[in-house]
Amino acid sequence: MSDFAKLKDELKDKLSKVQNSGDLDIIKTEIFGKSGLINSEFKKLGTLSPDEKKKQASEINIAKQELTKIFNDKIAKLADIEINEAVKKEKVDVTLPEKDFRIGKIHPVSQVIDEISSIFSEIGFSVEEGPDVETEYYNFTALNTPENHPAKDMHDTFYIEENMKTLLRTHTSPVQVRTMLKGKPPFKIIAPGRTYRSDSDQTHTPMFHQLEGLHIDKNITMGHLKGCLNYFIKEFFEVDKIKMRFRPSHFPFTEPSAEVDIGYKIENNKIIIGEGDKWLEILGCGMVHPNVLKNSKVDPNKYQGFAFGIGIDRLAMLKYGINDLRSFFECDYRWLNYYGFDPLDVPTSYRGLSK
Ligand code: 2NL
Repeated sequence: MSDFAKLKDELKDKLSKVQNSGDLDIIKTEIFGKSGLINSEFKKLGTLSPDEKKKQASEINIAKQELTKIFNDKIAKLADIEINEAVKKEKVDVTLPEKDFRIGKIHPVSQVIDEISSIFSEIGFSVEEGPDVETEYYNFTALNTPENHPAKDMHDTFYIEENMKTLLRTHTSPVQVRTMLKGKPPFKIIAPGRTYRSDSDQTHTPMFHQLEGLHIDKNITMGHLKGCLNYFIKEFFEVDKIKMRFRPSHFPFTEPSAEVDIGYKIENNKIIIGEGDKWLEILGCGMVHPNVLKNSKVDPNKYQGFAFGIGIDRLAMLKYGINDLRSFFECDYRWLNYYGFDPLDVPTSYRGLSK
């Protein structure tokens, strides 16, 4: 066997035993480098006779091809092994528990929306959502609000376009209209969400939260409305009995319309809901106006129902003893840490939503 053939077999053997890309680089130089096996052999050709040269050159080229193939296979194999090792080392077990879930807090408004959704879901309401940016049609016209109604004034509503055709919704009622147009009665839904009015003082913020409810079916009466709200208020404030009164009122989208007050008293500087001789207004409601049903493609001669609207921010303040409405939207982390809720305390359909 020639010296060249011996050296080639040696390097072939070395190549097959390489375990990592660093060692492979070294052998690459030994074989294919400037002074490596192949080039040194080619350099020797100059001293040979033409016949010998031809024979030897062919032998070197065959060896070069053979070694190149083994070399390339080795690169691919090593890359495979190294990737698999990296993946094994960097593996994250996503099923392991997080070290501390208690870092973030749920905002009282989110908590109250979850609580109310849970209370209404128990009696068959489902939750619907819709866009914050609405058209004038869904926000006012479909809801039987006349062209000259004060709510439509620039001072009360945030218009997005100068032509007053798009706006920030002033209530979540458009969600209910959209839901009715999408489906067929009966409807039993609540629509919580952000709402906007051009109003800002100690008790009003330009963005606030509202929750509306709608129940449309055959033979729904004001009695059902009363029973539903009585159940809701008792569940929400976690009391067995509630003093409640309906006062006649007016909304363009309901007829008749009413505002609901609940009884309360102050004892030791704390508010007690449900008893006492003081009254607190908490929501507006009524029987859905036939024009709203018609605009929502529901036949008012076959179907009727009730609707109500509640301001969520004030409800959260009442239940959790928060005095300042504006603190809700200041994004003060210390405030949230104090008034916020544990993310693991998800309100459920069982008793004791706030405990
Ligand atoms: C309030 C008054 C109310 C409604 C909202 C409603 C929705 C549809 C049809 C009819 Cl689609 N009515 N919503 C009804 C009565 C009152 O809100 O003072 N909210 C804070």
